Amino acid sequence: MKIVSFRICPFVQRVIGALEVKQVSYEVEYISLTDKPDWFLKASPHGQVPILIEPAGVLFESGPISEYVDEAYGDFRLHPEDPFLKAQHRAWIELAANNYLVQCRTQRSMDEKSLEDNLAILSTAFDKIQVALGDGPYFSGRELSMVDTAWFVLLHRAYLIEQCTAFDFLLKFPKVKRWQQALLEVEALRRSAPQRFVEEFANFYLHEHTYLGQLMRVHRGQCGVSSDASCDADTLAACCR
Ligand SMILES: N[C@@H](CCC(=O)N[C@@H](CS)C(=O)NCC(=O)O)C(=O)O
Repeated sequence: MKIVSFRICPFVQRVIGALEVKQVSYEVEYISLTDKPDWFLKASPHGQVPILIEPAGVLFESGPISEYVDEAYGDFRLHPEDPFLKAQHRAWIELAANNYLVQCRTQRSMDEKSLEDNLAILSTAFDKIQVALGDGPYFSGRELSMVDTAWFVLLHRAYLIEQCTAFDFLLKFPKVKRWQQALLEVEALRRSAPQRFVEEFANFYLHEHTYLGQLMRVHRGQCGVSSDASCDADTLAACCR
């Protein structure tokens, strides 16, 4: 099985998270979204990543791809068997996926006002899921589900922002914060982000023109890391933890 990917795409990350948790082996091919290859344009109906390529053909849309991975592979299911519970899980998953681009916009905000406006929209999702969270550690208790793999994308990126800038999207959501911490402990979920993800993420969202990029520079000044140091794993360990 092959996933066609763009390195910092949240929709790809949700699919890779499901593959990793299910311990399915897969290949990844990265493409440029500004110069899409012809074979990709033929294969992907919307011209978007992710697509999944199997001998049987091509699947598109990260939601159906994740469900296929869950049903077709592995000896356990991320989705509950019970139809009512499964429908509930799908609804919470949709809330996460509907907010991936909201979070991207929040992270790319150019000034404090637009950060606050975008974060207010994103926060309504955190507010809703917080009410649905039980005693944890994961969404439905001790077993990971697809709600966890879908929400991990938002929570992992909020974690990176907090580490780099000291700005916490989850400040007002203590239960979501606990869930974030529990999911960050799951190695399979951490593998949903490719190598050098932090640097690429920071280059895109924390450059000098974004408000969060400016916060990162202030934060680094406070902890003695040069403002042009790259936001890599070592810098995070030295500065931001
Ligand atoms: N609804 C799609 C959204 C996928 C999506 O927006 N992918 C972005 C990258 S994160 C993309 O391929 N953008 C290129 C384009 O739209 O031309 C899914 O869930 O898979």
